[in-house]
Amino acid sequence: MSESPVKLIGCFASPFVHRAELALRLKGVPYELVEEDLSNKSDLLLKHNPVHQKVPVLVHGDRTAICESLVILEYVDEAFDGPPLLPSEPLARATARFWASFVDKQFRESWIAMFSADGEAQVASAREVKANLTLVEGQLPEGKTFFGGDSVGYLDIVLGGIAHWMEMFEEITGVPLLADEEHPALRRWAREYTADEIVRQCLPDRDRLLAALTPKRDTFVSIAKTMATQK
Ligand SMILES: N[C@@H](CCC(=O)N[C@@H](CS)C(=O)NCC(=O)O)C(=O)O
Repeated sequence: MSESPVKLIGCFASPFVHRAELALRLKGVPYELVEEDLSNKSDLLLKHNPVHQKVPVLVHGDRTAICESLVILEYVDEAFDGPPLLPSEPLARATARFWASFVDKQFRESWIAMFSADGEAQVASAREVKANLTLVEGQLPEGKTFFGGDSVGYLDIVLGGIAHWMEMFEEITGVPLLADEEHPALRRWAREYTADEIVRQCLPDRDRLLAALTPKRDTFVSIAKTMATQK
């Protein structure tokens, strides 16, 4: 079954799609990237992800599609040979999953709040983002380059948005978040991550990414409002 063709429904500029692509590349799995226009969602996307209608979606052979980037990471890790992404030891696996959930909930919420706010509210949420970065930084194993140890692993992939995307948000808002003085280890990690040969193969071009994210402030304001009503 792992020989069956792999299709990844994705789009440019998405840190979630980056996760799925990188997992496939680290495992050495050939895949076809099907670019989705999120302003005019295809029947393919709606058929395979009717619940959330979001990318990434992984279609492996004629099986039911897999949605949600964290679920895709686990599936790719289990379904294909190649270097393991999650740690093998149960406690380390559970800890990695805990931090992945932290990143997608608490961290993401503070990041979106920062990008959606102005003035005092923005200063307050930037403070929260930095506090969350400090918590994440504390998970870097002593003396290791990556969260996964000596090579890029599950948590590194999950944090890819911090390594490459965060800089764009700093540039758009003019609010510095990840600085050498405050988070030297995390900055070092971000540099190593974005310099990694396989990671670089699926990082969106910086200028194109900046151009794509700059007009997205309104979208973020509406995501922040939805999140606030869900609390
Ligand atoms: N929790 C999802 C988030 C995916 C997500 O938000 N994807 C965005 C692109 S970055 C999307 O498809 N948005 C379309 C929409 O919201 O309608 C995951 O981890 O895969």
